[in-house]
Amino acid sequence: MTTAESVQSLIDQLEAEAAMDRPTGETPEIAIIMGSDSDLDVMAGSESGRPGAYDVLTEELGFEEQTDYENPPESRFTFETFVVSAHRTPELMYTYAETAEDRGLDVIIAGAGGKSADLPNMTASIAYPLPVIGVPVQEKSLPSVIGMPQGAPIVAVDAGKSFNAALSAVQILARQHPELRDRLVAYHEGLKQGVGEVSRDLHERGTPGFRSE
Ligand code: RP5
Repeated sequence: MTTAESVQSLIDQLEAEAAMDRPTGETPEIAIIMGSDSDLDVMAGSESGRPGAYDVLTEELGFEEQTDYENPPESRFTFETFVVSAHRTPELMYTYAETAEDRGLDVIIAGAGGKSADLPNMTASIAYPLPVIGVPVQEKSLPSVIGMPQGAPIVAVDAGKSFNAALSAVQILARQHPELRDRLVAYHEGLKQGVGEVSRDLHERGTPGFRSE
């Protein structure tokens, strides 16, 4: 398959999925898209470093990644992941955003790096009224992700914080799905408990003892 054919086959697949009108339980609620696979460690989370959107969705909130639309995962709540480059594959970006709502998505997490990080804001414009949460993959990407004109909304997280973007996406979904609200609350309770345990440990062991662990 040539490069042009491989992009076109993705476009054809997205358009075919949009026309299928699948039941909502069989389609992903969340999309994670990024400008390049070099963004994957930031967007999904790095195996050796900071966790990201993939990690919090799968490990904390019970989501599964959907890779085959004919055979959706068992979990009620799923997400899909794609590389969509605003500059190198503008046609794919357009089709991706334009078909998103018809393909059953409820919220898109979009990340890009570099100074001209246009994928999040262009996706937000095309997919409107679907909410898009922008992730600047690098510090220098921040102005181009958040700098939308009045009337063209995007919400965004700080540079590299795809983890928080996923939590925000689930907060949006939780208004309709009480079980997701419960999972978000349980996650937060775990955070609180962790701080409490560390605080007690530091206090009772003293600084040198705590550091020696
Ligand atoms: C951006 O350019 C991508 O989001 C990525 O962060 C950056 C570099 O892309 P590659 O050259 O690594 O593919 O569009």
